[in-house]
Amino acid sequence: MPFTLPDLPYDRQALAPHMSAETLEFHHGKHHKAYVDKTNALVADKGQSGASLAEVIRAARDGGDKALFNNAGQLWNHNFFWQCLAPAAEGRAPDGRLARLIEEGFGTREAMLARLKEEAVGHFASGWAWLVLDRGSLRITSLHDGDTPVAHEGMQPLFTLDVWEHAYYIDYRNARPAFADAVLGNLVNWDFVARNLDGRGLERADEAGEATPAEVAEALG
Ligand code: MN3
Repeated sequence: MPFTLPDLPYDRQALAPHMSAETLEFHHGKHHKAYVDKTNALVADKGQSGASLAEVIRAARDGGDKALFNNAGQLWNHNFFWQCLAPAAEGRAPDGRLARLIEEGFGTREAMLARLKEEAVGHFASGWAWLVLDRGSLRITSLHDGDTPVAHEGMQPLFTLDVWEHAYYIDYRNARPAFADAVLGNLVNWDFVARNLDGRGLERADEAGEATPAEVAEALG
């Protein structure tokens, strides 16, 4: 199969108590895994083996293939999301260029996180809150369902928060604000956010579509 479920960059227990091992077992092990499996099945159906994940997403967008767009977009979004988090003990404050951009855009880190929480909590139904780099400045926005920065030209992702109910229901039931507070206050991987200022965030969650010889032969008929 062309796409695989990336391992979490930490143990399942590592984000507790803000995000439990049970949440990671379901969110990564079941939900994220299901997006991998569905994307692979749809890609195989369409003979697209060999295309990268980003290429699959853009082709699905251009072709109006909603099922493939949503599943492949969710696969990419989750690949990115897990890298945005880090165990609380490893959490560091932003510094350098990131700290300067936060100051220019929002005044303080707390003000930026409050704005990100507002976007996350205010987003209607399923989707993702995003911190992006937009023409040299930080900007906060959100995207619906499986929509993804990969599908928006020039959108450079720095950080995301998953606000689908499956992200918080085990630990916080329906309390999305409490989930946002816990993650934004304790689990932000500032090193990863800062690294994405190089404009290569999209690549960090992409996957090569490595087709097997049998799949290539099948695609070529
Ligand atoms: Mn999710």
